Amino acid sequence: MPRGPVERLGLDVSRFDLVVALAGNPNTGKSTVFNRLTGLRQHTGNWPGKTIARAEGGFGFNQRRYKIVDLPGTYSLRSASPDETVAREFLLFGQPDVTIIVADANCLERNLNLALQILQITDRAVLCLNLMDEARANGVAVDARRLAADLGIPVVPCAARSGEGMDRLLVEVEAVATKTFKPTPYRLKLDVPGLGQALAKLVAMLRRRFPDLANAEWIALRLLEGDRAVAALVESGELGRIGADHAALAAVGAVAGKGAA
Ligand SMILES: Nc1nc2c(ncn2[C@@H]2O[C@H](COP(=O)(O)OP(=O)(O)OP(=O)(O)O)[C@@H](O)[C@H]2O)c(=O)[nH]1
Ligand SMILES: [Mg+2]
Repeated sequence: MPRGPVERLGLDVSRFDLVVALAGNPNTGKSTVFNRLTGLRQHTGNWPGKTIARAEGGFGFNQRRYKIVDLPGTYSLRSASPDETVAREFLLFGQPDVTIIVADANCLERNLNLALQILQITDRAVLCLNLMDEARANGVAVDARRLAADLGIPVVPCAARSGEGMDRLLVEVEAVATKTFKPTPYRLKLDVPGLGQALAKLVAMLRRRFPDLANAEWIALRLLEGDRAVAALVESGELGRIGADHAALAAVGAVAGKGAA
């Protein structure tokens, strides 16, 4: 199997059909969801080249094998810290088949900030609206159906500690990962005069230099923001290598994804 971004990030996907990422703010129950889904079949280690702990594991559902990766808890994907860098690189270049966004139903507003950032990078996500037991005890009611319609992705109320909602979460994860259901996520509209043209120009330049790049719009936006980590990837040409690796992997069916989108 060719080496590619997924392996680059230290993940062996050869024995699995689909890759699931678990993302969310710190302390929202990501590891609890992870443990519920994987039981004891898990492996812990570090992200390659980093001292950030990583847990990955597997589970089976309806005859498919899923690899699940617990990403570091972060409030944003701005690459301000090593944790944020690891999370966003995995979402960008690992291109998981589905990302479970774990959110705390008790402080939804703060949690939705990260959720919207994730939905700028990927279409394939499911929101696990966790800690519903505490929300109920606190008198917090969340209209999950309305939230799903507004976000454009499935929303599953859960209480991972007791296992509530895990069955439905798996059904939605399967639907999105296998593309049976194609979410149309809400995208923030950037209403800044001239931005559209600047973006289009940058995207065209990026595509000329890196023909295999997925997420060119996202990269262009980060460049306009002055994101130094992304600028360094562009300047060094590393971005092209990552994009090309991914296209090669997608071509042999080693990873599902947008490939040379
Ligand atoms: N009441 C309640 N507690 C929960 C639920 N899910 C997780 N917890 C608790 O919340 C705490 C944090 O859970 P973790 O699974 O460690 O959260 P995490 O998102 O992995 O945290 P970080 O990895 O530090 O970002 C633990 O004490 C869990 O037992 C839930 O649905 N209900
Ligand atoms: Mg955790």
